[in-house]
Amino acid sequence: MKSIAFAAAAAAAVLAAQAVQANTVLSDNFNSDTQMLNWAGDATFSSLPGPGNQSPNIASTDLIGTGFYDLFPGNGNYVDLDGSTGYGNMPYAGVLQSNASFGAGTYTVSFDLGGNARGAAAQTTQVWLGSTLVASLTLDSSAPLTAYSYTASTTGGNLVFDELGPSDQQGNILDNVSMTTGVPEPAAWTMMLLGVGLIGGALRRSRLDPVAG
Ligand SMILES: [Ca+2]
Ligand SMILES: [Ca+2]
Repeated sequence: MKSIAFAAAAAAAVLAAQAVQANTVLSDNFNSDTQMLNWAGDATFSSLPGPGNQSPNIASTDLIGTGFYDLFPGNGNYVDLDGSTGYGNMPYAGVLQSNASFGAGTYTVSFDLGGNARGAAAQTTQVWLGSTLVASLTLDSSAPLTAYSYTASTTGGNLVFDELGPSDQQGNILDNVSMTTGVPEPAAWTMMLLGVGLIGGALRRSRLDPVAG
């Protein structure tokens, strides 16, 4: 009897633990990409011309980093969200869009964002997941590269980083983007704690009952 109760409690705990596991659906640190101005993107992201860009074929972000405009040394490559098109495109100076479109659901979006680091005015980056505005961050030039993380629900769509214009060819700096599903939810945590409690109860009963087992 004891072993059955223990197995059931253990199974409940395992199921609850699986419920809180996050699945990574997007990850990019840009370190294996080729640095260039007007960078077109990689397997994960595309750097799009901003709406109103007078030259629609020119990508709107730069890929910089070690040895090439290394504004935040030690981070390999990263993205300058307002690239070198120089066309003053509006309303966005830069658009970095995931190649994948994600289904409806709740996701956690994490990334590092720093200021332009070259003395330009504060720049604003909007983060969108489909039609959901996940975050809008306005950073001073001297803002350090900082980790941000947001949980948001969407009806589905692409992950997009929009740098507000007009373009001055200096944007916030983006690195280490990742996105996960399976956000830890209070109900899941409650289930896991319940599972742990059942195991504890089973162990206590087994100690109190000298004939058990
Ligand atoms: Ca990097
Ligand atoms: Ca800018």
